[in-house]
Amino acid sequence: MKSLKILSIFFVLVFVGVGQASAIYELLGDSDGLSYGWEGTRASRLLAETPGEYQFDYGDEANVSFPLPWAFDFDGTTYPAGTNLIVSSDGSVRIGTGGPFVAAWNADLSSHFQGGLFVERKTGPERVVIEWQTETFELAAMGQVNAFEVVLNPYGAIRVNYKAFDGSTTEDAGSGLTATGVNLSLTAESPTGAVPGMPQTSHLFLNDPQLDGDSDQLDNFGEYLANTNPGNPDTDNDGILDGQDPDPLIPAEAVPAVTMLTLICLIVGMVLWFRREGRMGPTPSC
Ligand SMILES: [Ca+2]
Ligand SMILES: [Ca+2]
Ligand SMILES: [Ca+2]
Ligand SMILES: [Ca+2]
Repeated sequence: MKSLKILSIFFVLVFVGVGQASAIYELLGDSDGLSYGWEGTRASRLLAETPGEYQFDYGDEANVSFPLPWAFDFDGTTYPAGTNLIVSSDGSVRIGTGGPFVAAWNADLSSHFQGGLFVERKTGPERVVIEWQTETFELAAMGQVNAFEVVLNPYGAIRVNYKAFDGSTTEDAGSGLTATGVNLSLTAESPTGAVPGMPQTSHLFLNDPQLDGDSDQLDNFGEYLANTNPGNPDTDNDGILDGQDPDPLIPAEAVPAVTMLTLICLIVGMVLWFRREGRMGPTPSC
């Protein structure tokens, strides 16, 4: 009996240990200071596709395989550049085979008549935008197109933006982020509720938002907002920490502007001083 009790404690400790070691992704939103934003794509069925730059599909049960342009770090696992994002017309994206799964609107959706599923790489800063313009399958051809998107950045941030839900029966079958050790529900109203309350809202899945892992005086949420690298204290490599850098993505001038002005004043002053000494010219002022 005693050995059974010890065994039980052992298993509890093991499972608690596993729990602590698991991912610490959190879901951030409006109350955390994340304001609504919309990236959008070119969203045209008429444009030529370029793999890894701009791809699309439309219809019912459509898919796009979009190669990641850069490595994507998710909770200690790196999905290398070229890993396919498997994007479904039913409102979801999976990162690599068996990787993190994000459902922005988990429903049977259709873009057969209008809209589509558009994926585009954007730069400055780097991100991949996955945009859906779609109706529910039941309301196909009713002209009630809903727009929402998932935006990934190279540092593991996964953002969901809802632009518009016009359908009257936009039920959600359970949306959110699922991965090993991660299960975060996204649907605002209930686990399987209606989504009309979601327009003009943004939601962010981020690893350990309060952590400043690279000791640059900017926590991971701050790094996300500044588009800086949470694993590099000086993203633009100009000698100024991300948390102190007024332009953390733009390297500072080799000689700061104030120093340059001081130098010019000094040179002008010396020239005029020599002139005065030699020819008693006017006294300089700077
Ligand atoms: Ca930091
Ligand atoms: Ca940093
Ligand atoms: Ca810097
Ligand atoms: Ca800078």
